[in-house]
Amino acid sequence: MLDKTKKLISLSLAGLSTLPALVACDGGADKAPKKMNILFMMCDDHSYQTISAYDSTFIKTPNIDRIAADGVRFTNSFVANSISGPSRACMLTGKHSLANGFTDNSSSFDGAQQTFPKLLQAAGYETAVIGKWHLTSEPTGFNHWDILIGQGDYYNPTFICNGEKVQREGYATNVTTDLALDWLENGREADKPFCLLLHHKAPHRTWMPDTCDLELFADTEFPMPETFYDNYAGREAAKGQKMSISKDMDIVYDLKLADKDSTIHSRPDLEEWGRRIYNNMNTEQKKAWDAHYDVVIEKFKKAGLKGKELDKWKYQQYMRDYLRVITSVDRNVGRVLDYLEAEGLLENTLIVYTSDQGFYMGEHGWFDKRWMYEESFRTPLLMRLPGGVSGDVAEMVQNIDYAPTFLDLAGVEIPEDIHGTSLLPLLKNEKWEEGRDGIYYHYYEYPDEHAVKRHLGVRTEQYKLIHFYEDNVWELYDLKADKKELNNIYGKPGTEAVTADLKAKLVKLQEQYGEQEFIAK
Ligand code: SGN
Ligand code: CA
Repeated sequence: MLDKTKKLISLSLAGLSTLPALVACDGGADKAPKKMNILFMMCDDHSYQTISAYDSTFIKTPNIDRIAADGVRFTNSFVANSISGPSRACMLTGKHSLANGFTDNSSSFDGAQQTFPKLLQAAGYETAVIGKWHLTSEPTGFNHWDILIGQGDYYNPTFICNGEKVQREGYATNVTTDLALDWLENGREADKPFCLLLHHKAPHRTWMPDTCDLELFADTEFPMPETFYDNYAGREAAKGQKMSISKDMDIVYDLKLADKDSTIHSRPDLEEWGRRIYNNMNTEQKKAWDAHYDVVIEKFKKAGLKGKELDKWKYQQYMRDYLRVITSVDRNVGRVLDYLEAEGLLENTLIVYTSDQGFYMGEHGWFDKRWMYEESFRTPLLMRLPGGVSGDVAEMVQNIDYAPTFLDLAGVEIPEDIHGTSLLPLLKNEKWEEGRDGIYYHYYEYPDEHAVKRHLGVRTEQYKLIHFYEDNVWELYDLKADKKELNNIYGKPGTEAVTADLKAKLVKLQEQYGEQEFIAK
């Protein structure tokens, strides 16, 4: 789903331009920071389909695009385990899930282990994490932490600030940004380089927009993906999932039809949550909310939709709310970039924008993530390095690469046990010596909420091999011929050689990452 107007440029080709501003990392008499700062911005569940630097079908994100315009757009960026806590643990440690011990969202992160914030702190960095954390245990390796509890709430969220609970009035994305700007301005030691993890809860389910964005997209009809009515032929695992917009997305909870006279009913537990979320808002917020959704509710009641008409309505409603939430994210990214610019920090700060995984915008009929299929395996990744290049990088990179990248940038030796590889050469248009010809993936959270079976696999430039190992079911896709992954060619005549090659690659990666116990017998 890459924007067709933006041509892929491999780093080996000419065409990448260099950012003009490069401030020497060794500082000078004017007390400039000695090392490059790091601003690591991440959203939760932000699909690349809804960042206009990647795809402008649905929305324009001018501020996030500023990072891409001046920096590198990774066009083949993947996660190691497509779900929040595990993704975050992979990023902090630079290691796959089994090695870092956080395999699914019910895990608790062992904060005693090696992480990049700890190593940066030891190298003289001032470190902070603000926003979503989702690793259960208290953050370690941070001079300052101000985190949401669990998923956090969109309205008037409670944070834990360095161990103390604080409830803050307002909308999560604005509040989180305010906290980050306040730390940059007043909280940190200004003569030290900083590493700030600014991690939003948005646009996670239930996609609650800020009150000022409620009317956006109200009249827009979004094109439904071609695969919305996928029948999952040849893909047994996909038949059992519970992430269908049509069947599993709840009209009261997810789509905000909590009517005042309680005549609309949905799944009882979710309906109750839907009403509870509404009740968490203050009077002013409710007033703005009602002015929008009461009208939607009345229209819905009159329309009496069923079947495909109801599916269509759900899809539109989902997309509108999701994109409203993205609008707020983009505006807040703009606030941060403006601040950096005004403070002269754009010249000595690596800016990263990513998501904890990709997300389905109705492809295969789904919301949520978890699968090794492209929409959730991929994640957006933009990096702007002062003095680095701008343009597209097509090499396959993974979220285990962020930790070694940050360490490399800070001049810290990358520990041997880290699985990822520094992306710094790619940001500087240098040869990526370590390279990568296969990306490993392993998802563990079954049978949680959306019923996605455990699976692991390997992806190369052209192929993807997936093993749903508890049922011993394999899938193989030729990504060149079958971009939407509808045709499982595993076991088909003519695929023997490529299957053998992929299985050998998979075993090699499992050995490399200490996952021998999962090697297929
Ligand atoms: C919550 C959501 C799920 C979502 C998980 C994981 N349900 O449980 O839909 O898949 O989080 O998301 S909700 O009713 O609580 O919204 S993750 O990105 O944080 O891992
Ligand atoms: Ca997530």
